[in-house]
Amino acid sequence: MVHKKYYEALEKQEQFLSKKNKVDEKFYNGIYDRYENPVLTREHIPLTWQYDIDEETNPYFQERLGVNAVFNSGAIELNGKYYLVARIEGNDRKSFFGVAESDNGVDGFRFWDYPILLPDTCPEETNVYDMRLTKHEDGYIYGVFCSESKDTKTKDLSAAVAAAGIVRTKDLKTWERLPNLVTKRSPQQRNVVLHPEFVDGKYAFYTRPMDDFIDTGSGGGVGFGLCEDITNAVVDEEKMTSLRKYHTITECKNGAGAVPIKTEKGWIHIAHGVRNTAAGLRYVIYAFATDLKDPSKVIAEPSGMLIGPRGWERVGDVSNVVFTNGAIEGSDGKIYIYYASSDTRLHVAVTTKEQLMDYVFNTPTDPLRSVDCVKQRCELIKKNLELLGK
Ligand code: M1P
Repeated sequence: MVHKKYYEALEKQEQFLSKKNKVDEKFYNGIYDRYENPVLTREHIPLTWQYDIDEETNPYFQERLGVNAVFNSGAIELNGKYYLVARIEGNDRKSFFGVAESDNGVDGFRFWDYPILLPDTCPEETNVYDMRLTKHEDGYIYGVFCSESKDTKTKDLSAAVAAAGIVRTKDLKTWERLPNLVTKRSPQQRNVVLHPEFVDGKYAFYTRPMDDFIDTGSGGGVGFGLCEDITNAVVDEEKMTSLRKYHTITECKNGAGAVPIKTEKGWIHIAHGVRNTAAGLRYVIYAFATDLKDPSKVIAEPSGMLIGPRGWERVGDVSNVVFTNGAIEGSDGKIYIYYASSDTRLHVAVTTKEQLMDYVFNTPTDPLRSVDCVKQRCELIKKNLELLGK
């Protein structure tokens, strides 16, 4: 018999899930709107994923398989609906993916009945997370994610190896697993994104060369490489696109985020940058543009961050982090940037292509030295004061 507490908990959850989301009126920057409530949290996880609802086998209605966090999500629009493939982390620390669906992209996200059970083709794989969803011109939807395995070459119990796993689907229901990406020059990979179009007739990946699981080491930034065959993806050479730079938001590391958005002036990339602080690593989101014909060539690089953690976003399992791996260019003309805060919950920032282009192509670049930053700011002030007749 179904436990009566299940119905009580379900009613509470229904009230929570049906809450409407609103633009946060306290925030303004002219670039995007923030929303008051996260779009996905651990409270969005169906009770049937966590509780044994049978009164006989679970008399205290205890949580049996708890969920700790719901965050970094791939995102896609299909047939007018908004889909997120979220990173769900169980209480056991293992992450997995679940599809959540909404009619409007800002609220009402509901998970499908089951999480995604990936084909188990990679016996050494321990953990999977951060799927980027690419609607490719070859007709498939690709999911590229981090496939993490234990590093058996060292005695360090925590040592791990990160690789880019690849799956593909047409409907987000049936997933075909392809071999992991091989990058000949880089021992580890995370934050890999598949470009939506062929480049020189080949599949193009944004990569993140790393020597180590956490530190990118000699990895200079976001890489770019081509491969002939996605069913056996091998990248021989990676060239660099957006570089890590001293005393900027990307000094420590950076990584591709959402699948690039095509505009008439170039591909817009929404990525993350990391710097070190006395309080640990700080992750922010930044944007840049690359050339339409050569998507590896950076053509615009606005200074600083696009989105940083604010207020309660600063606190969570890994505090002082915002991270994105999905954005949707909706058929309503809006751009929905899904970003997670502090590895705990998922939010949305909404803008338009025009606003994003204005930001990327008209925000000054970082002059890299304080004195030049002040000069840059004084120019802006002078122009404004003149306009104000002062
Ligand atoms: O904890 C912050 C983020 O750390 C990793 O990103 P990166 O590889 O750039 O350090 C990722 O594991 C990401 O999932 C996580 O949000």
